Formats: sequence, C-alpha cells, structure tokens
Amino acid sequence: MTANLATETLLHRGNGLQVVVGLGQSGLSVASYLAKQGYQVAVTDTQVMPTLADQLPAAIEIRQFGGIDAELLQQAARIIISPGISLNTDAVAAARQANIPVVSDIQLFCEACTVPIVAITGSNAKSTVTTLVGQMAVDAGVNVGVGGNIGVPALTLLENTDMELAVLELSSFQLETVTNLNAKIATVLNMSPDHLDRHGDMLGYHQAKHRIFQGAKSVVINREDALTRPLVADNLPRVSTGIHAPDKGQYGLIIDTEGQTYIARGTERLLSADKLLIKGRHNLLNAQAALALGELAGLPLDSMLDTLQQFTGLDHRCQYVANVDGIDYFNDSKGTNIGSTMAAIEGLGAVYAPKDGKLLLILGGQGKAQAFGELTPFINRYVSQLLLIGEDAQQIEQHLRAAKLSGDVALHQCQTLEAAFDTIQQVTVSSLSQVQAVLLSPACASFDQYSGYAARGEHFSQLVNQLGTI
Ligand code: UMA
Ligand code: ADP
Repeated sequence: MTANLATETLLHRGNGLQVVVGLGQSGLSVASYLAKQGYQVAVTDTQVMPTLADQLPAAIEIRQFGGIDAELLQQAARIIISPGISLNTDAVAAARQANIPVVSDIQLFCEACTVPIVAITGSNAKSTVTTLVGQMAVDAGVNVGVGGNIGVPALTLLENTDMELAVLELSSFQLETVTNLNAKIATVLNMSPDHLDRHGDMLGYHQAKHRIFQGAKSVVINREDALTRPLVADNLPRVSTGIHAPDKGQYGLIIDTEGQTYIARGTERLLSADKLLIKGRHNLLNAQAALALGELAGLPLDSMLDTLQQFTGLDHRCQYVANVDGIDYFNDSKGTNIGSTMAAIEGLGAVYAPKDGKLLLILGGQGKAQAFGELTPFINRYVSQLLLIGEDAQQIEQHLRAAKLSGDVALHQCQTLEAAFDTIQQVTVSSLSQVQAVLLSPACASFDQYSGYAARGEHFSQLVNQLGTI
C-alpha cells in the first residue's frame, strides 16, 4: 500500500498499529524489529522516497512518504519516533496531545534486552568513551554489543543472541522519550550547551540527558561538572572521575614531584599519562570514565589498562593530519559545540604555548543557538588567527566581540573552507603570526555546507594534503 492509503482502511486496522516516524537507520531497525515481532507496522517520512525504503520488509504495506502523515499518527497505538525528528513537529505534537505514547528505539531496546546495559551520554566524548569501553570488553573476552548514537541502531544488537553486555552511546534525542532504561551502569560524561534549538534551553537539555539515570543500578560521575550528578536516586553506588588526586575508590590524577601525571585510583598510580596515545586533559578524563565504567561492569583492570595504551583515538577528533611547512594541521571536525572546541583549544594550545606558538582556529557552520562568547577567553589565550566559515559566521563574530575578543587576535570572515585555506597561505607566511598549528574545531554543525562532520573533516584533510603538493 502506498501514500494514497485511505483513512477508512487505516481506521479498521488501527488497533495495535505501530507507527514509525522517520525512515533513517533507526527507523528501519525499528520497523524491521516490530514486523518480526508480528506487529502491524506503518512508516512515514518527510522525504518522497527515503533511500532506505527498499530495505523495509515486504510485510510493511503502509508507507506514507512525502510528509509526516498526521492522520496516520492519530491511528497509532504507539509511535516510535526517530531521534532526528522533534517532538514539537506538528503531527507528533498533535498525537501526544491525544495521549498516544511516543517512544524512541532505545525504549524498545531496553524493554527487550536481557543483558546488562552500560549507558553513556554527555555533550562530548560519548563516542570516544563508548568505543573504549566496547574495546575493553572485547579485549577481556566478553561478547559485547556496541551501538546507539554511535551509528549502529541499538535494536540490531539484539540479533546477537550470545551477547553478554550492551554498551550504548545515547543522545539527548534518544533519551527524551525513554522512561525506564534500567542500565546496570549509567553516566553523563559532561554537560555543555548543545542542541538548544531542539531542547529550548539548558534545563530542557539537562532533563533529557538525565533520563539515562532512570532505574540505573550504579553511576559514574565527573567531579569537575556538577551537572553530571544524578538529581534523584542519590544513594546509588557511584564512582567518580576528576582532574585532582582522588579519594579512596575514585579515579583522578596524581602529579609526582617531577611533574609526571598519572591516572590513579585512590592512591594507586595506574598509568602514566604519557603512555596514552590520545592527548589532552579531556582525554585523561575520558580514560578514567572508561576505566570506571569497565570496573563497574566487572572488567579486569590489567586488561583495561592494556586496551587504553593501544587506543589511537577516533577520526575527526583532534586528529593529527600533517605538518606542512613547519605547521601542524589538526582535524577536529567532530568539535560541533563550544564545549568540545574549548577542550581542543585548551588541549592543543597548552602544547604550543611553551614554544611561543599560537593556534590558527577555523570556527563556524550552523550555530545551534549557542553562546559563542564563552569561547573568547580560550581564543584570547591561545589563538592568534581566527577564521570564520559557514552560515552563522557573522553571529559568531558578534558574540566573540561582545565578549571582548582581544585586539591581538586577527579575525577573518572566510565563508568557506576553500577561502579559509587561501587566507591560511597568506597569514602563515609571516612569522609574526606565531601560528604553529592550524585547528579545524568548528563548534558548529556542518549541515549548512556538508552532509555531516565526517565530510567536513575529509574536505579539510584533502585541502591540507593539497597544500603539501603545491
Ligand atoms: N526525517 C523526517 N522528518 C524530519 C526529519 C527527518 O521525516 O523532520 C526523516 C529523514 O527524511 C530521514 C530520517 O528521518 O529519512 C532520518 O532519521 P534520523 O535523523 O533520526 O537519523 P537516523 O538515520 O535514524 O540516525 C539516528 C541518529 N541521528 C540523529 O540523531 C540525527 C544517528 O546519530 C544514530 O547514529 C542512528 O540513529 C543510530 O542510532 C547521528 C547524529 O548526528 C550520528 N546524532 C546527533 C549527534 O551525535 O549530535 C544526536
Ligand atoms: P560525542 O560522541 O559526544 O560527540 P566524541 O568522542 O565524538 O564525542 O568527541 C566529540 C568532540 O568532543 C571532539 O571534538 C573531541 O575532541 C571532543 N572531546 C572529547 N572528549 C572530550 C571531553 N572530555 N570534553 C570536551 N570535549 C571532548
């Protein structure tokens, strides 16, 4: 059946109808899963011909494409919404008004999952920590499923009937409709403004993230960030991470008399920071979070420490690209909010500052209603050349100037990455620029100019490699 399905037909089938809204990766996984369970399933999507439509099981006949079908939603016993679609979308809001339950694929997953769940959210570091915990489990011989926002729809993990542990990266969009995750271990790694265009304000974003603690049996918190602490269920077993020397049973950093930094648990020095291949203070916190989550999941410490020392980091996260004419180039295209860009500026800035070096920072894209002025102190300290690109570049300049951007920082409006590279060639010929490293860390989404952060990062690396051949 196609888009012309008559409402009367739907009415007599309405009882028990599961309506999947959005046919991306998660929508397809939900539709396939529910059809297999024997439910009557319908799918609707804004696109006239979603690319995944030909992968839907043939049994799913109700396919309403070219708009979210409000009438279809009113027939639903339950709506399963894709994370990319706002609950405020008219048809969805009307269905909620009519008391039709709206859930995400994660709700279906936790209702069906029989193995312990490690649930990981946060504004930044989710993919890094999720990958690390997954790898720690693999290296310890555990049959683990790793999925969620990391790009593997959670429900597909259930196809592995031998799975012993599920490690889920969860976004605020996936969490906002979850009611009882019941994770064995849950964590909010850190909180900084992001997705405020969807959640309205920081409170809405915080509330969505903290749904991860519903029914949790234990938690990992970040002592540096009060917003990572659960507001309810405060008596749960908890392990904390932080940048100071830790109390007994907690994770932190110990700096010895020679200035060497160690990741520590209580007074025990576990690993010298220079043994890690991922750099920057933020990655020391990420390593601790992975250890704390692994400990609560019962993974052996020695094996986890081995995994940590092998981990080279993920692409597009402060990734070293090349040295061209004495300047290092770093691709941090996944730096899509101000929190991640602060960590990148601070982490790399601290590497070059002792050598009197400054950063050239490329910033901009779709701004997601963030307060960019908060970046100013970091830019004033570590950046000498600031290049702005993307649709919110003018607004970003206004925010930075209003927050007292230093006159020592040269600001260039470039619009595109290509134009930014023309400017890079002009400004770096002068040693007065002090630029020793070029950092793409946009603090913005990429969708104004790219299909996603990966395409933006690949374009950056390509432009760097072209520099090398000129
Ligand atoms: N669609 C509509 N109407 C709309 C918007 C979208 O019909 O108003 C349709 C699109 O036409 C498309 C489908 O919805 O057919 C896309 O659904 P989706 O945007 O929810 O994307 P999925 O392919 O299902 O991928 C989602 C996550 N995407 C988002 O949250 C935007 C993926 O996270 C996740 O990996 C995947 O589920 C598996 O769980 C990506 C992401 O960008 C990586 N996440 C955000 C982030 O990390 O910042 C939260
Ligand atoms: P997420 O999945 O939450 O987006 P990633 O691991 O993909 O997290 O990293 C996203 C961005 O955040 C990258 O730019 C990365 O360098 C930065 N980042 C990683 N860890 C942290 C941290 N602990 N605090 C702030 N930023 C971080």
